[in-house]
Amino acid sequence: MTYDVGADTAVTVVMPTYNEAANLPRMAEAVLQLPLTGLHLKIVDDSSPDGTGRIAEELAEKYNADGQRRMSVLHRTEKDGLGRAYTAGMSAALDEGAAYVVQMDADGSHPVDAVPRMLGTAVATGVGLVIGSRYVEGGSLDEDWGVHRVLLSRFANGYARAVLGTKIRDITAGFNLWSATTLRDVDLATLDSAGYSFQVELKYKAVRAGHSAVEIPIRFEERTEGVSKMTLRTQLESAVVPIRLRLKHK
Ligand SMILES: Nc1nc2c(ncn2[C@@H]2O[C@H](COP(=O)(O)OP(=O)(O)O)[C@@H](O)[C@H]2O)c(=O)[nH]1
Ligand SMILES: [Mg+2]
Repeated sequence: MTYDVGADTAVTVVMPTYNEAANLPRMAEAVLQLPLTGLHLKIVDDSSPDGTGRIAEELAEKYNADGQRRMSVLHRTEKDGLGRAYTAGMSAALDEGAAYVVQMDADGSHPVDAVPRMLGTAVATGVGLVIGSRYVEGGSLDEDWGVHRVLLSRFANGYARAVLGTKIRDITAGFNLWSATTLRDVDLATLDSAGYSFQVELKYKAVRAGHSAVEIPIRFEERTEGVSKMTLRTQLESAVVPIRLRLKHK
């Protein structure tokens, strides 16, 4: 099935990777077989020691073999944080003419088949941000996500929402679709977050700039391969950033 509305629209999925060799091939396949002809997959790899960058190049060669540019790889020289990887990848996507940019993890946690639904929602409603939300009616978290991670996620989310006074239910969500206009308004180059707090900062600034967000329910699956890259440092940054944003924009 192809979607009439927006099927040819230039949509770039930006996927940051650090040691995701075991996940990337099936993720690339799942994304690139979506029924969206204008879809492009951009991997942002921070010189993963497990060879993810090389695997990404091989996959790009395979998927671009028919002369279409369906997949590209941005190589960065060191592990520099999720936020900085996204800033680089999303800026490149805008420069290359994307009308919409999707953020998605490489570990299979985000349901790839929700992308057409997110695009359809953006096209139909005109909103600049569609969030794949775990915390709206119908959304859910994998029962295999340990109690520790569930509590941490709920806390981080409730904390950021309370400090910033936002109505967005899943402000820490990492699965989002953005219109190019919204991203240009926010000006990615001015973001402070190096790590995971990028998710909160970008959404907050977009809403402050006058854009609206819609949340659609998704199910978040625990990764089955590889390990989480969340660290104490990224958690501390996530505690500080909402307060800093609040003070700055009082
Ligand atoms: N390029 C890059 N990707 C990262 C970095 N940190 C995390 N990632 C990627 O970001 C996504 C989410 O990270 P993950 O470890 O699954 O976080 P979790 O789901 O919160 O445990 C995955 O695709 C990671 O490979 C980083 O510093 N640089
Ligand atoms: Mg993950």
